[in-house]
Amino acid sequence: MLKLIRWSLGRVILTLDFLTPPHPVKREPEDQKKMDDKASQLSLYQFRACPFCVKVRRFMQRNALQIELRNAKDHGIHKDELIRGGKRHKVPCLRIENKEGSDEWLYESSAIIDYLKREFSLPQ
Ligand SMILES: N[C@@H](CCC(=O)N[C@@H](CS)C(=O)NCC(=O)O)C(=O)O
Repeated sequence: MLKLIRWSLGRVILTLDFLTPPHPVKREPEDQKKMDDKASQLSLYQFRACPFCVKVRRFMQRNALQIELRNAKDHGIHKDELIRGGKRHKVPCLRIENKEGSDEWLYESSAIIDYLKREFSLPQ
């Protein structure tokens, strides 16, 4: 029963998200390219119908941040990566690949959005 309620809520969230897509900011191509290069170090582990993940995805869409989405629910490999790297099967989680090869795993939707605002100099 709880599963059914959760599933139904998920559908409602996905429908609302689909019906009200955020308008992405427009940048000069070279500015967008710089953002894309920086964003290539990041990936978002998420579930499609998780409201906290929708919140982060909509923030990314509004700010035209091209961050790879990794479904940590259905695809075993991404779920395993998240549990191994982040130590918890909780989403959303932003994986930050540092140049030296070490990774940081950032949980909590608000903390992820704050990090993206800081890193990409986006309006607070
Ligand atoms: N406060 C967290 C809530 C995240 C959350 O509850 N995510 C759920 C999916 S919607 C989850 O991963 N649950 C699994 C768990 O907590 O182990 C945030 O804002 O990111």
